[in-house]
Amino acid sequence: MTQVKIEKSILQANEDIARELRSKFKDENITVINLISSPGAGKTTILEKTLPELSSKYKVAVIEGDVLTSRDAERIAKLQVPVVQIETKGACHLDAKMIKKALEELDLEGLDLLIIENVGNLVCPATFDLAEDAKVVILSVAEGSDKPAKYPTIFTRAKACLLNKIDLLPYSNFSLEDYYRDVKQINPKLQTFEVSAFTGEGLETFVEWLEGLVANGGQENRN
Ligand SMILES: Nc1nc2c(ncn2[C@@H]2O[C@H](COP(=O)(O)OP(=O)(O)OP(=O)(O)O)[C@@H](O)[C@H]2O)c(=O)[nH]1
Ligand SMILES: [Mg+2]
Repeated sequence: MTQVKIEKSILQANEDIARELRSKFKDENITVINLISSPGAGKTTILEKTLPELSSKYKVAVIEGDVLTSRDAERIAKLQVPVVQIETKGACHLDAKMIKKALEELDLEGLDLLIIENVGNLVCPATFDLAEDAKVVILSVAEGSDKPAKYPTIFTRAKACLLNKIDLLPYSNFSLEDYYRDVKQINPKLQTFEVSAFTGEGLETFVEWLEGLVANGGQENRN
């Protein structure tokens, strides 16, 4: 009983800060996406492959979330993109308070797109609102096609889902049929993309979707 109350108050406190941030992002016309996946599904590699094009069109900044180290932020900084690393020191997800603090280190003036890479975890990040316009879930072929059915919350709440590492399809037993059956059942509106950050395949289509989101002030273009 007590545990439920604590969880509720943590989530309520998070909602309050997220509401404040959402209003700030709206006022400043900043589109925000929250990348969520298991550890190693390819979040940072996808950013490394797409940021050169995105930053040629928009003013972009990145917030990196990891339990320890600033290795991902160092990878992004090499691309000359403004980046802030949050080290959660054990927490398995980012929360709105951490984002609020990280924003103090970023120049928001004229910013078009803020990309948040969450801590590698398919469960907890799904529950914490970071004032994003879209949660984007990334699943990689090596994890298996049963993951949407086993971890449905993030697939329900995401607007887009990238199936990454499709270059590994010939070497795995990943079933595209099972995967699409499950994700479409869990969330019929989910925008799905097959990509390989390794070869670059499919990333152009994802970038186009992202451009539509920025152009529509964070709303999806469903024409
Ligand atoms: N074969 C293949 N490997 C990939 C692909 N994308 C990423 N990788 C590799 O997968 C490993 C993990 O990639 P990261 O981009 O660091 O994954 P991440 O999701 O950012 O990991 P965390 O931040 O630790 O959760 C690296 O060795 C990448 O080179 C891909 O499309 N195909
Ligand atoms: Mg990463």
